[in-house]
Amino acid sequence: MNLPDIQPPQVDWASGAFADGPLLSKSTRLRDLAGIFADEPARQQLPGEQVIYDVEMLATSPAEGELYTGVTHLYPGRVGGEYFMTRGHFHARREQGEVYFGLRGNGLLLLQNEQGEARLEKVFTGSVHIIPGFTAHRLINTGGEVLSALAVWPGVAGHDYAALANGFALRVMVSSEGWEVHHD
Ligand code: PAN
Ligand code: ZN
Repeated sequence: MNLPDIQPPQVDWASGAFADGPLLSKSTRLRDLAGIFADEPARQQLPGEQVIYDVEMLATSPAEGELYTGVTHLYPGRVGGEYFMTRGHFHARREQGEVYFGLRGNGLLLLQNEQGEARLEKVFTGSVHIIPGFTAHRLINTGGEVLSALAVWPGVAGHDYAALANGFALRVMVSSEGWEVHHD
């Protein structure tokens, strides 16, 4: 008699790499991020095909009550004086929260509520981030290495990028201290 296959999906905690599929993956390139960084001319001078972040997700059910699991790999770099970051979003289903786990690298998680109040949390190996409902979120890589974070969120949450068309209330810029906050 054959033993049943009881092998679950597997992630390498050090790198955030999933062992094998089924996976969905998406690369976000500089050309996809028009208008996201403060210095748009600087963005246009960099190669549009450059990948800023990769997301890998387990191909699980999007049904009500089910959860998605994915890893974001945000590469190190700057556009003008601003660190590479994800586009950032509210969930389309605003009440749905999410948990991020820092795996490698150093960065920040920018959180902003619907009143436009923003705050930052440091992201590092072992950091745990409870993103409440009604809260937009963006990763920022302030280090010199890849910033990888595991995320778990409801399959029904969806993404609302349009609600942040005017950007977040603060930006994280390069400074002699490493980084500093600028308010638009
Ligand atoms: C993450 C993000 C991922 C990419 O999986 O979708 O980090 O960021 P953007 O979606 O803002 O481009 C998540 O928060 N899912 O809900
Ligand atoms: Zn999200």
